[in-house]
Amino acid sequence: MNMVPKIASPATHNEMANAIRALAMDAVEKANSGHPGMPMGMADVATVLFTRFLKFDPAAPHWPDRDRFVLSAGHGSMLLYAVLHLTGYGLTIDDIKNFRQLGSKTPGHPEYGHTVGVETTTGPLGQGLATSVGMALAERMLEARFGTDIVNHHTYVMAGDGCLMEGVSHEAIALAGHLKLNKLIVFWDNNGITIDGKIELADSVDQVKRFEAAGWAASHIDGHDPEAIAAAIEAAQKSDKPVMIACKTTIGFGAPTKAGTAGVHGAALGAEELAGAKKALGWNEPAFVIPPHIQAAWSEAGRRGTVLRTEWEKRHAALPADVAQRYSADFSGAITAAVAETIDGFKKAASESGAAQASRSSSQKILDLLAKAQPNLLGGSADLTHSNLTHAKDTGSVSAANYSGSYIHYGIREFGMAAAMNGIAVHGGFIPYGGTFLVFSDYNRPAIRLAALMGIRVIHVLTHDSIGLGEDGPTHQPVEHLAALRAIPNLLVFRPGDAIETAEVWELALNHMTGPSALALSRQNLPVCRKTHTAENLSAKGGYLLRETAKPRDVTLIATGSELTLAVQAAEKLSSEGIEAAVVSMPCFELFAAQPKDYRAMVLGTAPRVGCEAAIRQGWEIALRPEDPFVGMTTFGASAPAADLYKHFGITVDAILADVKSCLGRAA
Ligand SMILES: Cc1ncc(C[n+]2csc(CCOP(=O)(O)OP(=O)(O)O)c2C)c(N)n1
Ligand SMILES: [Mg+2]
Repeated sequence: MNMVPKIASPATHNEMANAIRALAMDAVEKANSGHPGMPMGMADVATVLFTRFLKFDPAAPHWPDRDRFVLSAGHGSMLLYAVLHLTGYGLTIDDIKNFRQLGSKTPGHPEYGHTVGVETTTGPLGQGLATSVGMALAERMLEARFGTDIVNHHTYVMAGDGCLMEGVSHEAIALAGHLKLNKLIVFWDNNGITIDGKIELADSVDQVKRFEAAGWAASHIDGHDPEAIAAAIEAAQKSDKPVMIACKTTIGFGAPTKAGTAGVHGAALGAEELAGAKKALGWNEPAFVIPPHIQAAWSEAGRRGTVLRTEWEKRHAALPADVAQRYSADFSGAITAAVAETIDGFKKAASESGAAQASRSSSQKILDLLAKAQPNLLGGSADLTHSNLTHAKDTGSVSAANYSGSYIHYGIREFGMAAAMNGIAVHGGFIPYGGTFLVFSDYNRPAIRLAALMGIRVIHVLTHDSIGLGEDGPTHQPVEHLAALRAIPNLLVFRPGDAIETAEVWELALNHMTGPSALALSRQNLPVCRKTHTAENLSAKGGYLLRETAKPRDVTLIATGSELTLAVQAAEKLSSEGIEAAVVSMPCFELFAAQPKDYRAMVLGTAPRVGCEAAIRQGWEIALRPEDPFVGMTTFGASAPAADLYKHFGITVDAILADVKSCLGRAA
């Protein structure tokens, strides 16, 4: 079904490939910036793939059963832009002329959500490949749910030497091989060149053997031989394993003096070299001009998929109504009405029972319920399932033998997991969440950043969120991680203070469609601070008055997560001494920052403020003025029981009381 009818091409393969090369050279030359070498080297592979194999329809770029194409070597963006222009995605020749200019549709590296036809943002090497694993996995899982008639597509990737040298490629290919993602096909641009020069400077890995060792099928071909490329793709489509095709190419193919050298990797060719390249390629056109017969052949390639798409639409229309409805709902990303009911029910029960529990345990109970309320939730953990408490009751594990489960054992691969989650999210059909320790957000941070940049919904469950994890010690105790995550634009960092806030932040993360969320959850038990049920999601404003004062405030205590309890206890003590202390819970700085000024001013008040969080102070200017004290961490933690550590590092009710009294000029 994936074989698409060949077109009766009025242009030769070389002419079509040279159109990509010419556009890449011209655009980089005009911008005087960019990377001509990769597009020139991989133009033959791209031409064979897009004109003979790739299932796509520029008229319906979001058709869910299209093949996915990932340019993991994102610096070669002009290859993708050229193809999107030539096949009719609506990228105009003016867009190509505006390559790398402010506001253009053709930024330096491909950006998801910015340019139609770009399936994921690439540029940080290796991540495109790791993201594609999530796409290919999403395809297998959806196929298991909806059948081959509706879900049957490939994920094709172009990866360079850089992508394969990056460590994340190891995690990605191991996961793909283990899960037998046989519809994942990777073209390695085996050109032997990186920025510093020849690959021998820094690498001598046998990549074919490496992929084979990870459970892939892999082979070498001449990346400039269209028939060899076509034969390799045909074979790959029949594979029962993921496939890597090592394409021997010449970087900057056609450039008279620079081809095959690092000099053509990332700089304009210069007028003379460019003219020489066009001559060598037999391309006699001025800049940005594509001869009509070549454009016609590319346009025809762009129309090949229409038949397949309309046939798919017929099959989709013939689905039983309930299945069609489920498919659409899953792809729309919508949250079911049952989620709000579930959250409300959980909050009510938690406020009534008042039982202390770790926020990671609250999260587990919420997930057990959410798995039923929102069946396309897709969980996972990087081998910390029983610590992160991410495996929802009654959901099965995904394996190569059975893709119908809803839980992925990502292995000890935090970065690979986070990148795969991005791929699952951009593919569509699931809401991915995955767990590790907060301290290891250092390991997956690059993928969290990319999710934030792409504006996609992925949810990171980051447990063991402070020195409160205790005996594992400073290697496992996050100190600067909350601040580091809060520094990422468009990421919501949640640190709920009790079971009720944990339910609320899950609801917020699920409904946050335009960016990722990170949930920092405790290992240790937290008492319930909210004893009266409210239907309203109080965490939605990021910060709110948990404890108000009857008389004008003397002081405002502001805390997050496990330290909320300390603030409440301190306020009660102060009140017994006649000091009016309000308590603000601040589970999400970013949402609080987005509130109107008046609301923030009302919550924070004008009295002295004391902040408390078992982490560094950086970022707390959201709530504290320079003169307001902060009870938190300034060093790494230590190995000891949690209670001893809180005392040792001075994160205590007494420390808060002392700061309050010093602010108010009273004796401690
Ligand atoms: C994570 C990361 N590190 C470094 C870079 C900078 N960089 C861009 S391209 C490149 C060299 C890549 O070599 P290769 O993949 O072989 O590309 P080619 O020169 O063959 O086009 C480097 C180091 C990057 N984009 N991402
Ligand atoms: Mg290279």
